[in-house]
Amino acid sequence: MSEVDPEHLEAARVLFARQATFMLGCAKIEQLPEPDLPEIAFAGRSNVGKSSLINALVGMKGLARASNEPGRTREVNFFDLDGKLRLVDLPGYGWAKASKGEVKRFQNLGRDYLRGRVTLKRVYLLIDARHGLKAVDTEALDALDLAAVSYQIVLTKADKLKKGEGERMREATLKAVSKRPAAFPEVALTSSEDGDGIPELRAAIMTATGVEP
Ligand SMILES: Nc1nc2c(ncn2[C@@H]2O[C@H](COP(=O)(O)OP(=O)(O)O)[C@@H](O)[C@H]2O)c(=O)[nH]1
Ligand SMILES: [Mg+2]
Repeated sequence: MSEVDPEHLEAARVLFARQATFMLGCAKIEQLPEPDLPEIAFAGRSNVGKSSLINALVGMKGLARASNEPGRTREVNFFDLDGKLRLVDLPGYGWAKASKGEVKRFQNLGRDYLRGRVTLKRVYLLIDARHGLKAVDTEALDALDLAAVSYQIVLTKADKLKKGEGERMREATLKAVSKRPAAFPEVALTSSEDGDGIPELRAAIMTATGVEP
């Protein structure tokens, strides 16, 4: 990733050190909170590390429930960063154990949210750095391009890779999305386990949302 100015990194650290709280979980579109703060949303397959990434960003282990059980997050979960910014944990896709009807319901909820949310500044689409983009992810990318929602790819679990593999996956992923209209032309590489790439992602979020610390 391009070098980030140390002052910008520090400002982002200060922003994300603010008090983060769970706001609410929505199972229906009618339950969404008023769109009165800038929002960023995290999307991706079940188990890709959405909840862990939110926890890592705000430096709180237990905030977003991180679990080994795929598909436990069936709601759109809203986290408030001290009245400055909202972080939104979207329902995971690719959940094998869910019934077709259930899958549809989560997908529709996610899609309704993505389409109509005026305060949504950017979606972070998480991809497991070991596996790269899969067919099911391509569907999600298509949906985001169609909805014209600006999104950035975040590769997760970088700690599971050998040295050099992360950079290669980053380049390959960037190339794969380069022609997509709503894709941000940078791919982040992160580990919620050891914190690699987290300060840089905080800085990128600050820029994308225009939120000041
Ligand atoms: N090694 C490693 N494991 C991770 C990382 N992020 C998440 N995990 C693990 O992956 C599993 C799923 O994470 P979770 O955040 O619940 O995924 P979600 O379903 O997308 O919210 C959990 O066992 C996490 O501990 C990471 O950066 N590195
Ligand atoms: Mg989760």
